[in-house]
Amino acid sequence: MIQKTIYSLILERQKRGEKLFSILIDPDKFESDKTIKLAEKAGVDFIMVGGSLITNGSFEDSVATIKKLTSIPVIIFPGNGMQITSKADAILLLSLISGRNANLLIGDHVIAAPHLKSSGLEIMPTGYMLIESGKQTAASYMSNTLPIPADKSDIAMCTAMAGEMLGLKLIYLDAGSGAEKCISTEMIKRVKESIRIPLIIGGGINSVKKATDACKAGADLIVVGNAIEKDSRLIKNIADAIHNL
Ligand code: 1GP
Repeated sequence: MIQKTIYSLILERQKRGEKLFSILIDPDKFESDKTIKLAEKAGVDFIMVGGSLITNGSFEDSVATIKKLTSIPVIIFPGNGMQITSKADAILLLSLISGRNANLLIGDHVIAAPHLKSSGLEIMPTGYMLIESGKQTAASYMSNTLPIPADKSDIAMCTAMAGEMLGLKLIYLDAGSGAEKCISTEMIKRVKESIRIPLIIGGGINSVKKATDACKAGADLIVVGNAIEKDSRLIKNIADAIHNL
């Protein structure tokens, strides 16, 4: 039997108007298997793993541990080119199209390409867009780029359109980890109307309402990290809410 790719699953769900939920595990903070067990029980669709910085432990070991605990697909959401391991199922190959840092648009990809090719990972080319969210985020600081202003939906819309025209397969609007304000529903709507490829929304989603609002505005997949570290009950609550929209 031919195994379906993760990307084709995302497309199928998008076609059916079903919403997807991914938790994000920061390998630096990953301590117990409790989160993974809760995710499995709640029917979480994906587990993303990544972080702007890894200060303790090994990225590869964290991914291997998570893979042993669950059959939920594990997708690398890399904070930098060092976060690549064949132990995961897929990787968001991020091009930071909201910024003008050449290394994050194409340079780091050139360096990582041979390693990615031999990794066997499913590669999902992703137009990654940082959106301003009240205070400077780790992603904006580490990438040395300016996020798109929160009230400039036109810029976000045109950037996403250009990303799709360049052949990227996903667009990810990110307010940044632990953002004070998540992406506005107005910006999500405008971007959604202008592209056909699936739209990922993340950053600062810390309630069922914020998750469902993002989905109703047009998100196909939402990503939640910080909030589930603080309150693990949100895993089930958000999963139930968005899967029943
Ligand atoms: C960050 O979009 C992700 O890159 C998730 O953000 O940790 O704020 O949920 P949170």
